[in-house]
Amino acid sequence: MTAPAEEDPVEQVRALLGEALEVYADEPAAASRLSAVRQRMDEPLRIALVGRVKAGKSTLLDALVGARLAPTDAGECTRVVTVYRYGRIPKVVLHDTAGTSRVLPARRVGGGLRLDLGGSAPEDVAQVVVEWPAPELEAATLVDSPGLASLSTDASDRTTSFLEAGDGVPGVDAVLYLTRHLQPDDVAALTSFQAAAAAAGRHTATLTVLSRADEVGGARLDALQAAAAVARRMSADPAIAAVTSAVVPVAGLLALGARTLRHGDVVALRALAAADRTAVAAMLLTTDRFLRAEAPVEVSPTVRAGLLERLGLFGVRLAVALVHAGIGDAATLADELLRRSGLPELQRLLQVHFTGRGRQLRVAAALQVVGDLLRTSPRPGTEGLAEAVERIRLAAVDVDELALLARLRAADDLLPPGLRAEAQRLLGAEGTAAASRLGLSGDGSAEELRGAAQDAVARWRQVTTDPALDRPATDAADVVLASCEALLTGLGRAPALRT
Ligand SMILES: Nc1nc2c(ncn2[C@@H]2O[C@H](COP(=O)(O)OP(=O)(O)O)[C@@H](O)[C@H]2O)c(=O)[nH]1
Ligand SMILES: [Mg+2]
Repeated sequence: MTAPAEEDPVEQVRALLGEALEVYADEPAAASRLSAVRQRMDEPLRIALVGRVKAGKSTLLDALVGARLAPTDAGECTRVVTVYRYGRIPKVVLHDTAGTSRVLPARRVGGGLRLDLGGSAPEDVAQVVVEWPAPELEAATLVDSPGLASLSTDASDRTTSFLEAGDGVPGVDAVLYLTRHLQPDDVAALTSFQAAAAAAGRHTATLTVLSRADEVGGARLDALQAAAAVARRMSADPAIAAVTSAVVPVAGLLALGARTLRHGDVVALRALAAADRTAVAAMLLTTDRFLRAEAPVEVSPTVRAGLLERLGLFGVRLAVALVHAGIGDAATLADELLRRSGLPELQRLLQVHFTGRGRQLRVAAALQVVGDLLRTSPRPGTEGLAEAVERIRLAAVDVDELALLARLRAADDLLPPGLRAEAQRLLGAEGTAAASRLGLSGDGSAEELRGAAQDAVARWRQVTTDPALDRPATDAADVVLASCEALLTGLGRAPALRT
């Protein structure tokens, strides 16, 4: 269902921003903020990858894009903020801290990019912007960040600068926080992200990735199950649930290797699987053994080194085990490695929490910026603008949904335990499609969906007037009820209700 143009909040916000730009045309800082927000209305969401040095950020970014673009490990490039966005033709632009920019050569190597700073010192670089023709980047622009050296002091500064539009450069809408083991200072960093976002008036969502998941539990073949169990335990911890939408384990290197698996890799893996099993198992115990020149296999040390670099020791072990189990053809092997890496689940969550809410996040951010300006820099004759902000906010139910979802995460006593999970689901925490909100499988009939939506409206109408609940709880219930009603309207009235 698409609303007619005059009711579409995105169109209304565009018109609002146009008017605000006229009013604040003589105030450069305000005008540049407004035009940055207006530009963002037409751009994909921006998701930043944040975490310690070597948490696996650049590798995961490459896995998400499906190409080796971000430089990994040491090197000057890993010390600058790099923005990867969609462009039909590869292009690299370096913006320096003095405010000038220059185009750098986009050197392609093996389907990827070799990035260097073209002689600039990392400390003089504000950011590098890479355009690349990967369809994945059409849904979201990805921002690779240097590692946080000190989580406690760096995190809030960095995030504030990420979240805020500085120099007309837009900030980010969402944070993907990577960590290998969640420690107390990670929780502190996540808390400071949340505080920075709240201070900027944003509902910036954070997903936590338990990265390099294959290394959990000593890289045994069941490492990923072990990592999944750890992630489940973390997600269930209220202190962690309060600061992040979900915790998901991902083996980024494995995902990248699977997405870029070459014919040569498959040939080498089959040769390893065909050799003496005990001998190969012994080789696969450590990287040193695997790379030794003398080995009882028909795979040269150079080819083995390539496999190790592209899949990691765990990936090679897993792939050989899969070939033993009968998965020999390249496409099936790549699919199975990818599935086990955890990347598809992360992509699903990104869709549910971020990209599927792109419109909502943009409208909320724009209303916030205009509302802030009207408050901090009031002008005569802006009553109309203030009214428009309120009108759009009221009509765009989903803006309140985001705010309430954030509050429900932060305070586990806002609604009674029996209502909380359903409220979150109805607000779209598991996906904004009608079936996901109503907790029905995707193949429910229109009739079933309508029935379930009607039940939800009736149930939540009762909650809003429940005398046993306090004011914050009934306010929250109002928002849930509005979502249920919007849902029902979207599904069309049931025939029985038509007069
Ligand atoms: N075993 C394993 N190693 C990984 C994984 N992801 C990254 N690495 C390695 O960890 C090192 C640091 O990765 P990088 O992506 O540069 O981390 P960043 O500093 O956070 O950007 C590199 O040597 C990667 O190959 C993973 O999922 N599993
Ligand atoms: Mg990096």
